[in-house]
Amino acid sequence: AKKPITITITGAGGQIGYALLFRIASGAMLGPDTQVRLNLLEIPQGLRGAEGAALELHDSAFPLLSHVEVYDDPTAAFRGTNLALLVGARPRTAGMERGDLLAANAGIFGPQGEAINAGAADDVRVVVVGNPANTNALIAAAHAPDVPADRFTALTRLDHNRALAQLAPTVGTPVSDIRDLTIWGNHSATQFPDVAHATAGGQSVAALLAYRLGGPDAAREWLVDHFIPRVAKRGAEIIEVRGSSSVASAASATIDHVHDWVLGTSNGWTSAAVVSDGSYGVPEGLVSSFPVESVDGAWRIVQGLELDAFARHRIDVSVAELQDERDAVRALGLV
Ligand code: NAX
Repeated sequence: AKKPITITITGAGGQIGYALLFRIASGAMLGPDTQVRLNLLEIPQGLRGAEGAALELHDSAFPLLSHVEVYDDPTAAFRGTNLALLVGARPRTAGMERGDLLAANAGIFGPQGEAINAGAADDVRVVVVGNPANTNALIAAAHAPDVPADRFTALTRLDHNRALAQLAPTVGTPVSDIRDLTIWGNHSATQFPDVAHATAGGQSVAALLAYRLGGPDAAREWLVDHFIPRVAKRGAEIIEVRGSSSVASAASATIDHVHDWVLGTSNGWTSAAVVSDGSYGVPEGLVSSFPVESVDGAWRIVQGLELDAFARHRIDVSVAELQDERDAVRALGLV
């Protein structure tokens, strides 16, 4: 049998943690042949939640689950870890300025980056879910100088999945027929969901939208006035309807992200926030969402896509926001 994969989940006693743990243990993330060991990291006030989840994991008798341990010490929780799912973060509370939020999260993601640097397995891969996810990933990476930068990612797969789900009924195809959609930029309201290169059942999505909506102008109007804001503000819509932020869909997107990263993409590219190598004019070092394929266990940014003036502008706006966040954490001396 293969050696079990060790997975550290932070914020494991929280909402997303609860939705994520059981899917990991069931094999949905790494496939039906991979045993998993779960290290659940919490802060003291979240420990009972994580301990309760651990009891229920035991009670589920998952054949693939070889071990569960609960920690409140990052150094111990990340020792030997192959996969670090950084879910726990400090949420913005009333009256909190952006600088306060970034500083509070740097106090979490800095030490976690250091713990990963010190003790994680050589092949460690990191996914940041906790917001502000892109900049939290940047902070963690900055504190882990011995870990290759391409092992640090932030989750934009939920945005990608939301975009697929909005697009499918409008073009009249199942989601599984849609390929090559991209989320660019920050996991925030400035993100740019881009369908310019997308196809559905082999046909151009732009052409299908024009056909179904009554011409290219109507298609463009739908994209700009409906699709892009609906995807970008979907998180707020979920809060409005459920009275709490996305949980199961966020966990599911995390499963998809890791699954594709480890096992490879098929059916075109997907979206993930990765450390920029300067592709598409995104300044090197920023953690920005790109069209990505996973080849041999590593994300590769899809190269050579043409961007029209509209796309260029939307990407620039979101990247400017990422630069502002980086400048703010630099000014605070956090990276
Ligand atoms: P919860 O508040 O239910 O859970 C967060 C847990 O993290 C809590 O149990 C808390 O005790 C723990 N925690 C806090 N600091 C910690 C630390 N230093 N070490 C370990 N654990 C720590 O929030 P939940 O709904 O699970 O959301 C978690 C994060 O995901 C939030 O930051 C949220 O904004 C973010 N999201 C990101 C999404 C994305 O697409 N990237 C979408 C969903 C979600 O909004």
